[in-house]
Amino acid sequence: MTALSVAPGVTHWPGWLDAQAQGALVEALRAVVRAAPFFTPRMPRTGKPFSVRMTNCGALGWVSDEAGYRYQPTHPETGAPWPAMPAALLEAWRELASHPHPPEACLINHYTAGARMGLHQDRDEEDFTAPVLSLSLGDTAIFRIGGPIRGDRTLSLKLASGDALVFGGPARLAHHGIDRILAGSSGLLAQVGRINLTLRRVTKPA
Ligand code: MD3
Ligand code: FE
Repeated sequence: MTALSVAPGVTHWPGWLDAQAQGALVEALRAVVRAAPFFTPRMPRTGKPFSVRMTNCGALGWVSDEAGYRYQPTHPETGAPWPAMPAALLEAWRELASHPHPPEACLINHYTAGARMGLHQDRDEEDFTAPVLSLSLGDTAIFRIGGPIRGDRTLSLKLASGDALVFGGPARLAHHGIDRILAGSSGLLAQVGRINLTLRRVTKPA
């Protein structure tokens, strides 16, 4: 498997999951989504809905509404604890994150045609020493990554089904976003769309 060094702290593993592993992971995620249905996050203050739907698995999940961005142990609509992370995700973290502590949160983003995610930083976590691991499933996304300052130059990368991307060290606070998805570029999911999984540490280990 070839690792591509995209920028300092950013490693891209094209096709890290083969077709069989992608299919198995989609099946495991169906069970997760039955227990924790996708919800539509809303912007802090304004309540404007995101175009991306989300859910989570693991001990903590990322949510956003009028009250702000945060991690919490329960689903914002059902109140149930998040389902456990599928073993394949813990395994991916062990193999790719080079970090001594297991992931606490897996955010599951669902993009349909027209969904996007504006340029932002991930800074709702207490521990920036751990990397973030992203796994892509389904339609290819046009991903954009810049630097720690909003106006930094950005570069664009296609993320295809099965790709893994690791952000650590100097890239942990880089701005990034999804410009669009290429609807119909993958046949993995029954419908047009893309699922992105981000595995993270949230708390500082004791
Ligand atoms: C770079 N998700 O959920 S994953 C997010 O494809 C998010 O759904 C995008 O950005 C998606 O916050 C991009 C790639 C990613 C994730 C975390 C990062 C890139 C990152 C953290 C720091 C720098
Ligand atoms: Fe992000």
